[in-house]
Amino acid sequence: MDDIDGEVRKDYRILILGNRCVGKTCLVNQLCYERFVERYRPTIDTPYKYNLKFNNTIYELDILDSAGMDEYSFIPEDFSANLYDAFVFVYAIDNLESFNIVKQIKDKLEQKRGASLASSQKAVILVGNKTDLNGNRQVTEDEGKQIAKSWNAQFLEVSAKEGSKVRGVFEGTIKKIEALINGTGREAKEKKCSIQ
Ligand SMILES: Nc1nc2c(ncn2[C@@H]2O[C@H](COP(=O)(O)OP(=O)(O)O)[C@@H](O)[C@H]2O)c(=O)[nH]1
Ligand SMILES: [Mg+2]
Repeated sequence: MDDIDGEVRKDYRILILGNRCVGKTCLVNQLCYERFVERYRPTIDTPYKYNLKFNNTIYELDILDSAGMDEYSFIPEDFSANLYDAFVFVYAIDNLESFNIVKQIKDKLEQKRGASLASSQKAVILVGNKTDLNGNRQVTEDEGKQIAKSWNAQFLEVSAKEGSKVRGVFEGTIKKIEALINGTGREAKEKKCSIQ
C-alpha cells in the first residue's frame, strides 16, 4: 500500500480459474475494456493489469486469466498459491460439467498445497457466469450459493455478455481480500487452530 498526496493505492493479485469456455476471458475483457467477444478463442495464461477505483482507493489489480482446466488437468509443479491474494472460480450456469469441474479444480489445488485456501487467508470467489442463458440453466442459483457457503466464498451470478455485474465481481473480490486482512477471517482461523 502507498499513500502519496492523500491518494491510497493498493495492489492485489487475482487468479481466475475454471473450465474452458465458461467466460473467464470475457469477464476480464469486460472489466478492462468494456467489450464482449462472441467468438470463442482459446487463451493461454494471460496477465492483465487494471486500476479499479472505488472506496476512495485505487486498486492496482494484477489479474491472471488462466488458460482453463478440465477434469484431467494437473496443477503445474511450479504453481504457488502464495503469489495470489484471491482465487476467482468461474463456471457457466448453462453447463453442469463446468460446475463440477470448478469443485475438482479447487480440490486439486488444495491437495497440492496440503492446506485449504480458507485456512491460509486466501479470498475465494465463486462466479456463475452466462446468466443471459437462463433458459438453458443447468445449475440453480441455490446450488452455487451452497457450494460457496461451504467454501467460505463470496458468490455471484453474472453475465460477461451483458456486463452490468462484472465490476461487482472484482469489487467483491477486493472486499473479501480486505475482510481477511482486517481480521474477520484471521479470527476464524485462530479459533480453528485452538481446537487442535
Ligand atoms: N451468452 C454468453 N456467452 C458468453 C458469456 N461469457 C462468455 N461467453 C462466450 O463463451 C465462449 C467462451 O468465452 P471465453 O471468455 O473465451 O471463455 P474462457 O475459455 O473461460 O476464457 C465465447 O464464445 C464467449 O463469447 C456470457 O456471459 N454469455
Ligand atoms: Mg480464456
